Amino acid sequence: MGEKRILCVGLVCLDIISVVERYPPEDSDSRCLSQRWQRGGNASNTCTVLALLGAPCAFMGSLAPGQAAEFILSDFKHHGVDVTHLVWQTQGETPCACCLVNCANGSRTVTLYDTNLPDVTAADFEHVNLSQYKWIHWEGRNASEQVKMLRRVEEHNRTCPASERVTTSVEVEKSRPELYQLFPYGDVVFVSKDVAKALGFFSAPEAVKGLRGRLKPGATLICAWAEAGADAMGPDGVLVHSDAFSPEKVVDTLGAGDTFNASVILALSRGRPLSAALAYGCQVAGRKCGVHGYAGIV
Ligand SMILES: Nc1ncnc2c1ncn2[C@@H]1O[C@H](COP(=O)(O)OP(=O)(O)O)[C@@H](O)[C@H]1O
Ligand SMILES: *[C@@H]1O[C@H](CO)[C@@H](O)[C@H](O)[C@H]1NC(C)=O
Ligand SMILES: *[C@@H]1O[C@H](CO)[C@@H](O)[C@H](O)[C@H]1NC(C)=O
Ligand SMILES: *[C@@H]1O[C@H](CO)[C@@H](O)[C@H](O)[C@H]1NC(C)=O
Ligand SMILES: *[C@@H]1O[C@H](CO)[C@@H](O)[C@H](O)[C@H]1NC(C)=O
Ligand SMILES: *[C@@H]1O[C@H](CO)[C@@H](O)[C@H](O)[C@H]1NC(C)=O
Ligand SMILES: CC(=O)N[C@H]1CO[C@H](CO)[C@@H](O)[C@@H]1O
Repeated sequence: MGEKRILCVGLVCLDIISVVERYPPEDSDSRCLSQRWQRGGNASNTCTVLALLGAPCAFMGSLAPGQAAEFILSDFKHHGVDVTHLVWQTQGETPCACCLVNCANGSRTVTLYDTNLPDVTAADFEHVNLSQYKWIHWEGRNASEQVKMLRRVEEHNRTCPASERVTTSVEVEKSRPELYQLFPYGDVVFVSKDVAKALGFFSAPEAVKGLRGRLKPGATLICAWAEAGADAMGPDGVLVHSDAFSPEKVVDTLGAGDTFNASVILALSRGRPLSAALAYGCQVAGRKCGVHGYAGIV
């Protein structure tokens, strides 16, 4: 029997990316070095990376019919990401992000048009056969709905045989207090530098120590901090750190966080210890910062 799949729930959007030599002044008219369309969105990027690393995975999120959705769908298929749980909405548009990647230092400036496209709901999630997944990851968005989905997994874990239990992770990336209700649910919680700062912490180790009390007992908290690498604390309460792995030249940090998360999830789902998973995440994310897009990460 093959390896069970990992499911990622969250946003997919179209990223229209211009790579520039330097960041342009406002109201200027300049040429860029290259331009590409890329399937984007955090949960969708996490799937891309999982697939490239050889992990069977599936995506769950909303799309609205149209050209952007066609592009996205064919790219999911090209990467071998299962799209059974895509939800086609009848109102709203597929979101689109315009991204400027400055290849002088890899900075990425993103403006996302997060449309009126409804998010997937707990009712949609009822259709997911949990026994087919070993891990489900949520990008924090419509938290109240997502809490219902997480509760369903808890209930499933309580009633199913051990071999069918599902591990959960959540990503709290935006400093919107509504998202903080997700902290006590995931087995693994990813918190961003932005959220850590908004909650009054100035480094990853401080954030990990300070926020751990918000998690359920036995859960793991992980915080990445760009060039400073990442820190984490598991059920044993030991603080774990990995430095960042800098590529020779940083050219594109768009999706570095997603790459980190996907690599950590994969390593943990295969039973690696937290310290090894963290180091692996930083290695793959570092490699990603040195290449454009994702194709060169493996
Ligand atoms: N400039 C960089 N050089 C090397 N590694 C980096 C760099 N920026 C990010 N990373 C790696 O990517 C991980 C995630 O970084 P982060 O800044 O949190 O990403 P994002 O802003 O995309 O969420 C970090 O833990 C680190 O390992
Ligand atoms: C890249 O350089 C710009 C200034 O040109 C700076 O504002 C930005 O923070 C830098 N980004 C990174 C990722 O180093
Ligand atoms: C769910 O998946 C399992 C494992 O593949 C399968 O045995 C079971 O019949 C499925 N359940 C439903 C309701 O489809
Ligand atoms: C979250 O989902 C509920 C139920 O579908 C919906 O009523 C609400 O508008 C959604 N909230 C956001 C912020 O999308
Ligand atoms: C589900 O089961 C796994 C495996 O036993 C356990 O580690 C995890 O904490 C459970 N997760 C939830 C959300 O109940
Ligand atoms: C991934 O996890 C890191 C570290 O916990 C966090 O900073 C980031 O926001 C998460 N998600 C993305 C898309 O970067
Ligand atoms: C579409 C979306 O929400 N993208 C976010 C994914 O995560 C990065 C940080 O890693 C954010 O900056 C993006 O806005």
